[in-house]
Amino acid sequence: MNTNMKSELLKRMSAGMENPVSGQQLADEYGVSRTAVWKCVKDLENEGYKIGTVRKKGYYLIGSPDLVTGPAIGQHLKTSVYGRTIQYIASCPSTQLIAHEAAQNEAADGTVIIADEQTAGKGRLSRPWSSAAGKGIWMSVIIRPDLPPQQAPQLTLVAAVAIVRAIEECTRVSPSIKWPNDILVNGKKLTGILTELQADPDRVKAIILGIGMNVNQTAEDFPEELETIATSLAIEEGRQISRAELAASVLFHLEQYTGLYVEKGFAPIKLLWEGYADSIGRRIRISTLHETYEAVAHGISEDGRLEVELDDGTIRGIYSADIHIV
Ligand code: BT5
Repeated sequence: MNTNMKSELLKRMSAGMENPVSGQQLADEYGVSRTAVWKCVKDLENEGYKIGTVRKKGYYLIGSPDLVTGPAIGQHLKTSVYGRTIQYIASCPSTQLIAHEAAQNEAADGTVIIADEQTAGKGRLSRPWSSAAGKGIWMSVIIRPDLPPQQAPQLTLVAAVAIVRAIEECTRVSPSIKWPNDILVNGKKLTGILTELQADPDRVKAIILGIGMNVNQTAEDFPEELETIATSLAIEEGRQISRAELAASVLFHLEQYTGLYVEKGFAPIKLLWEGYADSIGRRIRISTLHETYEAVAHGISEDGRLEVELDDGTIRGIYSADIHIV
């Protein structure tokens, strides 16, 4: 069944009992039979949507399950490109792997691979990413900006700003950003970003932006090792959040800020990013693969490096590391 028609049906059915959607009208608009629309309604009911009918007038939505399928997200999308193709998978090892393959097979800019559950979700340096079924947004967005590969790490910072904006739009939570790829609330990790690259020597072919957001977990839902370091929006907000609405909002802000970045460069993103950063002006411990040391975080440079001042006054720019406020 046509995903766009399903999205449109969901969107229109949200207008409530007073404004039911006419099956005939939708069938005419999409050039399909009324039976096709009816099948679409039955499909949605099988997925858990509660749909009411007003005799001779049409359908309306009574209740929605918390899904991250293409139509569920599509009904909230305000983008022009991002998320216009969504591949939903109920369960997979990692959306990153599927997205890499799709990107190699010419998937369009803005294509989204999203799973309800990941069984081998991954973070940086092959660390595991816990991705329980039905609880979070586990998605990979394929983006194809016209950039040299050295600039790709900046996309992590662009994405962080976009995600914070989306969280602010959908909840009352005020998150902060921990360089380079974490979004925190009250010092606990809410979201992680994994930026991977397919590139020629001088041009980005595709950036696979992996976004893992904890949305509806309770504290008990997290594995023991994450109990003290992870949190979810539901825990912070005290209510369940619609994953589809939030995912659509992330895609909207991602499209906006990526556009701004490609057009105007990193300067406007840097300002926004620093406004949300939790470490600026603080003393931090920096761990790279080779060494661990302390310094004071000053800000980020025009090319996305974290600038720190060592105790002897030397300024250093860091490309990649884990940091902790001390
Ligand atoms: C990240 O790595 O934070 C990047 C996470 C990216 C996940 C997305 S989900 C969609 C896409 N598909 C994938 O397979 N991955 C991407 P890093 O900074 O290395 O952080 C990993 C560390 O975060 C782990 O070692 C744990 O300590 C912690 N962690 C794991 N799962 C977590 C969760 N659900 N919430 C908070 N912290 C978690």
